[in-house]
Amino acid sequence: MSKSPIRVAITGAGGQIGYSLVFPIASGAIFGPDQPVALHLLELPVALKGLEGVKMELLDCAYPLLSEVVVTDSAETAFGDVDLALLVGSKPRGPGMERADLLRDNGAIFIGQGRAIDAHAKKDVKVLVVGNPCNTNCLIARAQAKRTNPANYTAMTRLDQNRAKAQLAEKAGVAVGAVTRMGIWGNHSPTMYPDYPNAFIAGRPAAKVITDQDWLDGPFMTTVQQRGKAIIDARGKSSAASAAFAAIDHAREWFRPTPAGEWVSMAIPSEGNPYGVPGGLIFSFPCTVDAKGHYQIVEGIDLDDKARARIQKTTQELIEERDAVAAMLG
Ligand code: NAX
Repeated sequence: MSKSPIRVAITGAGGQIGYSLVFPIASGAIFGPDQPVALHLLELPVALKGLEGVKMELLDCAYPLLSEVVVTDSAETAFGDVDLALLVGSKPRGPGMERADLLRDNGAIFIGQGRAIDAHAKKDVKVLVVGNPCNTNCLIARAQAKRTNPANYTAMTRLDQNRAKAQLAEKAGVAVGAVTRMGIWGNHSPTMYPDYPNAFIAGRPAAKVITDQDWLDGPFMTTVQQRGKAIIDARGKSSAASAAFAAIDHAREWFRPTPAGEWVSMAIPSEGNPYGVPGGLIFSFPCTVDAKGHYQIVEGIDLDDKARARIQKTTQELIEERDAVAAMLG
């Protein structure tokens, strides 16, 4: 094989999202059928034995594109020379744990991993934080970026976009591919704003196709905002495969141009955005990606008072999260 591999680090690779993530990536789901990949899998020492088992399975799949699998508990090794870092591992919220404790405990992880990325990854590494609270964990990792590009630190709201598209498609009785421009604004949390007024179904505004306004403002919004909890209630475990495929969607579509007329939701640094969201947050906006793999926020999106109030609410939550970890932002 002549091309050199693209190196992808995955943290928490021994967890349930990790298990759904590594196999499609090894088979070419992000970089296509001609591009070799090397996987750098990071876990806590306690989970390394299980991760060695995942490595055995990866090898047993005999993927032609998989050039190397590194299994390690060293962040320095895991992030060494990587082009893409998927930060999935984080500390889950335990019983009786306050949100502020969760933010602080995870902050310590993301300071360490942010430093290791900045010291050891490729200079133009692209970073996607999946581990929750993902927007603020990303903010903390990005605060360590001195050598790497701070614009390349992003968090995942793609699962929310995918969930919103699926709900609209089901209600309209169309294939999910007919739903476009489904932007998510703000935090990956129940305060997010799924921007249905600007979405299209089969080329027409969603609200002209789905005329049940009460459903759009009620069950649609709450289903998308609280889907994670509904899946835990049904499955007894949090979403894993859908989260892994959303991470793949986010990464794949960050390396190639967005098709005309489509948007991708990405939580990105808020500096200089045209919508009045304060800087210094990792905030989800509708974006497009150009041929060089750079994202831009979509400009000129029409937001009425109701939309602005919703965006204000999720902004406020992100400001509070940021304030809770201010000491970790350097
Ligand atoms: P699991 O608990 O199955 O796996 C997490 C793995 O991370 C574990 O194997 C653990 O050993 C490892 N880990 C913990 N700290 C680590 C560290 N410092 N370095 C390396 N590895 C570490 O959780 P899973 O279901 O895979 O979920 C992972 C994260 O994704 C959670 O924070 C979860 O809340 C978050 N999610 C984010 C979503 C999003 O849309 N942004 C949706 C899905 C998911 O809820």
